[in-house]
Amino acid sequence: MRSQPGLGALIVLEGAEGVGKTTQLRLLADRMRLAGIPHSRVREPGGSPVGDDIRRLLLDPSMSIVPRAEALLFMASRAQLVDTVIRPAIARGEFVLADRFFLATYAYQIAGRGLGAEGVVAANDFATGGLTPGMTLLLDLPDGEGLGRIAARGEHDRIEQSGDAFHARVARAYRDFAAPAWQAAHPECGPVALVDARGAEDAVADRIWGELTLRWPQTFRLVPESYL
Ligand code: T5A
Repeated sequence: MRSQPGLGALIVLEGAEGVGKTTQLRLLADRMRLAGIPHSRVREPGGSPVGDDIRRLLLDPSMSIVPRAEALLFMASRAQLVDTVIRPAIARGEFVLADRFFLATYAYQIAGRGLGAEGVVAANDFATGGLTPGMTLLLDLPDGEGLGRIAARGEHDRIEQSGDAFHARVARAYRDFAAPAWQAAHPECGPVALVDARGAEDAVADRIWGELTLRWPQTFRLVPESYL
């Protein structure tokens, strides 16, 4: 798997709670390894030693965090991840696969918590230094299905415990992001493709690969069935 400077880009998997991002990131990384496409994986919040400590704070159900402090903690984790992990990997020619990026801030902190968009968007820009994803794959399930999938885990983190109305606002916001008009108004988010996350894991993985083939036809060629 040889890196080629100039080839790399940031690919983000997004969606509401439990839609299957982590599962699909693993399957996508497996397919890219078989196809010989250089890549690395990160998650938000976290992905760096500083970010992992911030993640523990953000998800700890015993912490009471006001919405602006919550937003800024996500930004701090993101700034560290962008500078120490994502930009260097892209410069080496890798595709960086991210489990969430700033679309999550738009969904959870602006739509979910009700923070003003202008300040959050400016803070995001400050945190990322203007880095734009090459593509965001937005996994979509009917309302409540994702939360149903993670219900069996038992313990819920601080954000999962934010209530049904909060999660409904988040899910609605994610659907808005798929609209061409929303994307035209938010060029900092890069292209967003809505992916139907219903059905078997491999069927969803095929849909994701299909979107990547449309975006980067030279790189994401068809992987022979025998490899899967
Ligand atoms: N957040 C994050 C913000 O508020 N603002 C921000 O800016 C950012 C970056 C992160 C939290 O932080 C918030 C969002 C989150 O609340 P997290 O633990 O990383 O916390 O949470 P999530 O990203 O939501 O991850 P989850 O693990 O909860 O959900 P996933 O990754 O979408 O789902 P996954 O793959 O773990 O799958 C969930 C379950 O479904 C099954 C899996 O086996 C698993 O049991 N599953 C399927 N079942 C049936 N069919 C399929 N096709 C399936 N695919 C997976």
